[in-house]
Amino acid sequence: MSDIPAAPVGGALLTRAGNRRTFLRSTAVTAVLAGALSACKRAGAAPEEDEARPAPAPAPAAPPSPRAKADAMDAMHEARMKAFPAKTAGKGNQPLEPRIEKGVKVFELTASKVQWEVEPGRTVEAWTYNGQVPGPQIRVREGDRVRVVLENQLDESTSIHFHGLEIPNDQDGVPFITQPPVKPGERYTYEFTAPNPGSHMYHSHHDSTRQVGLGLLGAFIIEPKALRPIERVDHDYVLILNDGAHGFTLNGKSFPATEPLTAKLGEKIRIRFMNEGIMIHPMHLHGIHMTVIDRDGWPLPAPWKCDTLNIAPGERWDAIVHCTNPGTWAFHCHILPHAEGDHGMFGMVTALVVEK
Ligand SMILES: [Cu+2]
Repeated sequence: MSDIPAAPVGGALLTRAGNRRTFLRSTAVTAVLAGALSACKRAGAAPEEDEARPAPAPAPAAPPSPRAKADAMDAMHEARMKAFPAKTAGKGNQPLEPRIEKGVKVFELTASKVQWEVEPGRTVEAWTYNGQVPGPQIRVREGDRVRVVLENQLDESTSIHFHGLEIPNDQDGVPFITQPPVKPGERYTYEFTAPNPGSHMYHSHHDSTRQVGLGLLGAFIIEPKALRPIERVDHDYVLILNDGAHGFTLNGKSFPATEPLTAKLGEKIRIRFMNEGIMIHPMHLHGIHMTVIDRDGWPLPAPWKCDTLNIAPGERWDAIVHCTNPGTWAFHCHILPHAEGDHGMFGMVTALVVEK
């Protein structure tokens, strides 16, 4: 190939590779200079400015010291921590009082879109029951007759599935298996007798990746006819995990807008974990162990202890914490990218505050 004369390029006849490289270098430099000069002329520069020397560049600033960088990062972390618990508009998981009709507990749920403040300054579209994320908390007793009336104000069809409840098949809420979808503008009524007690959920079972991800979910708790001794507690907390369109949330809020769990020294609390997301979330409590008593509402053969409890999508776990160690204890998902970034903590983080 080398003895074949190259085609003339830019008026020069190149016969050797070295010549070609030199040519390309020199033409490239010429082109850059020519471009720069013509740019100056196009900008209407006076001839003398073409010859003016550039002003000496200012001395580059010294890079920040490791200490200064650490201080700046720590200030961001401190600001987020000190904002906790941050006030935001809207609160989910609020108890829903039923209307009693001939002995039936009637709960009205309206599915509609709202703007939802997940954390201070971050407002997103949410698809909600009664304007809340999570939807209102339904709490009944084993054996109660329950009616749930759904009104669909969304612009797509929906349904409600009662997750964990062993109810008649035609009340299970799955479009095209047990019922038609509830179209926009329609109402649909579910009715059943509250069956197996425990921590359950209700959520959309139609276009559910979108609808549950955007907030169509809530706690459905069936209290047993008789409490086990281990269930006698001073506070009963529900902690619903989600990881959809609103990011990593606990009860519809992201840290620092999450709510702390509080107790006095010596009190016992129950935590009902519910995962409505699509990822596992190992929730880790600092300082005090949890005693796990139920899985999916079913009492465990023997309670067991842990400080990190993995909660898979769809699962509910109930744990008792005997608050014997005073202080403010971090309580967070231990998949760390769900809880902390270089700006500080966010997402699935809250605290257990044990007051002396
Ligand atoms: Cu997580």
